[in-house]
Amino acid sequence: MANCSTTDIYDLRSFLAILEKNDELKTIDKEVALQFEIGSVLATLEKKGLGAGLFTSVKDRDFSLCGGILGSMDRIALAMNCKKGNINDFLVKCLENPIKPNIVKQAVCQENVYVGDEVDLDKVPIPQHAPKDGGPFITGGVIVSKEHNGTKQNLSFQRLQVKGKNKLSIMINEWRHLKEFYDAAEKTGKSLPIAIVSGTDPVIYVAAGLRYDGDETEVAGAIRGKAIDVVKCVTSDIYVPATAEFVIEGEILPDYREEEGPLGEFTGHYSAPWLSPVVKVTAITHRKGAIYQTINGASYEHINLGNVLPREPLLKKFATYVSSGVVNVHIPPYGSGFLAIVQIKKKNPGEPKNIALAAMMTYVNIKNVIVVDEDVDIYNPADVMWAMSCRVIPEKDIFYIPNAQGHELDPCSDERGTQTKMGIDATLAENSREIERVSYPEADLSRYLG
Ligand SMILES: Cc1cc2nc3c(=O)[nH]c(=O)nc-3n(C[C@H](O)[C@H](O)[C@H](O)COP(=O)(O)O)c2cc1C
Ligand SMILES: [Mn+2]
Repeated sequence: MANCSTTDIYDLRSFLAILEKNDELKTIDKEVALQFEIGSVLATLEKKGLGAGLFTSVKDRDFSLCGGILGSMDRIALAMNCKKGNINDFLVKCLENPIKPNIVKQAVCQENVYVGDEVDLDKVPIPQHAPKDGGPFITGGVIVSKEHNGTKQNLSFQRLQVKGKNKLSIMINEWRHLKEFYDAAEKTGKSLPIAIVSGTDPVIYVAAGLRYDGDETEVAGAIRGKAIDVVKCVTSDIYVPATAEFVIEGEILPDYREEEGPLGEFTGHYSAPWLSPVVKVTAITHRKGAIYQTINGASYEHINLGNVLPREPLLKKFATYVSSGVVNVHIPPYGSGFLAIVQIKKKNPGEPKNIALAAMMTYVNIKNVIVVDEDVDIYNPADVMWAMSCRVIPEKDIFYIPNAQGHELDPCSDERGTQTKMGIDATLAENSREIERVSYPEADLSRYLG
């Protein structure tokens, strides 16, 4: 695994130290409010590219809070100790070479334990992020679950709204392993135990966003190059990362739904209120001086973890399977995960359409696909827009697939995710009157400007 090896990261704190050393972390000691202020500071740090935020003084709470930890590809590369350009290939290798977690008997995540009546979510620093969010939401919590009547564990992200001292609602979308587990439990009238983990070795967060047919903790181990230590929960037999800052244990109740939302989402829109299952919290455990980790809902961090990292390796694989002319692929965060761009060295005129179809098969979220020539910089939106403007003949180059499966939070789809997909061949037509792109040689200005 070229350029990637084990590192000194083993929990959130050791990663915060590395972010600090790389000037990727801003520590804010001024007192901040959970309601809207933290969300706004994190969004501004992201917009200005200033790094992650660590808030040491949170109004009305005894804990620190951090956010935007994996908000840029630079920080994700640091977390994986991997060069930015190698992330996709490295992740493919990790998915193929998982490392099983290591069970420990004692763990720092259980230094403080609250069960039964002692459980109080109002003590945990859970922010209300965007100005029109319906309440405080756990957005940066990794959900650890176990299949009903089985042993297979799973990691995923699900948003949870705080509904009371020991009550949360949980949005479980289509195509999720947690949905399979919960549906199976609910069919037999049983609740499904889960644990919500906040603040861990960042590879747990990277792995939780991946699609893997098994326990994503094994993929986290592969990224880290060693087994992740896990410990049994206090009120269930779920195993959670031992160095987690906070663990909220609970069970998703069967046969009951409650309205939750709205929440500023990865689509860049507020999602309308939604009927979701409810979690009864059975325990809260945390480290001494625990640091809560959050993710702004409508943020590039959300899109990078949920859409870019997990899908780009698959996109490359599917597109390349269809054409050896594929040069590179990109799922830009500004497309909310609904846009894929494929760069090709075209041999045949029909090829871009087949490649666009392959891209759509990568994952349900991919809705719009733009195929460009080799001379277009897929990381530069202006260059892609140039190809769209100067190389697309709409009636020939654009095709639609109506009534396909997309994501149900996409404002263009219905509540089950039914939508129209669009493929755009933005490569230059073979018989175009103009064939060569202008490229000026770069001048050495020091020779001209004193
Ligand atoms: C920050 C973040 C928030 C997310 N919120 C939700 C959510 O509320 N509900 C949901 O079903 N998926 C959500 N997702 C997407 C899933 O967590 C993600 O697709 C994950 O890989 C699913 O795991 P699975 O393949 O094991 O089912 C979110 C992803 C991220 C990164
Ligand atoms: Mn899974």
